[in-house]
Amino acid sequence: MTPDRFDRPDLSEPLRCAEDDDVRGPGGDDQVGIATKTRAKPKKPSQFKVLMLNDDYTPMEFVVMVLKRFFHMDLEQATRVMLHVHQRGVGVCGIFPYEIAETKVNQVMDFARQNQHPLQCTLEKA
Ligand code: TYC
Repeated sequence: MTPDRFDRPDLSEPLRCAEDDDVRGPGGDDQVGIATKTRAKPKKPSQFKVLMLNDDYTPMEFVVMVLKRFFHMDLEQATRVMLHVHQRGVGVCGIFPYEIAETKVNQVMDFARQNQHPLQCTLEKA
């Protein structure tokens, strides 16, 4: 996954704001408390868990294949997560910004449907 450009504020130049220089009166008297920052602080996007749900029909091998293909897990990780879901009913496949989480859910659901398995995947705010 490429690092998300919204994750960190740009620290390459100082954040200028009203107190710096642009609202001083002619006599040089500082005017404080005016909200005129030139660059808004970027907000971190909220994160979403992608959850896999257990069912009685989807083959274990298929779930492992899904976890490898869409969540880039190796065989050992994928097997561990699949068995967790099988035993506990639900498990986390990964945590992503909303649009990526939604894309993963759609990819898993489409792939399961194409292969006629009832596998269900959903997302939840982290
Ligand atoms: N419970 C399924 C079986 O016994 C395996 C399974 C695991 C299905 C995880 C879905 O998300 C799942 N074949």
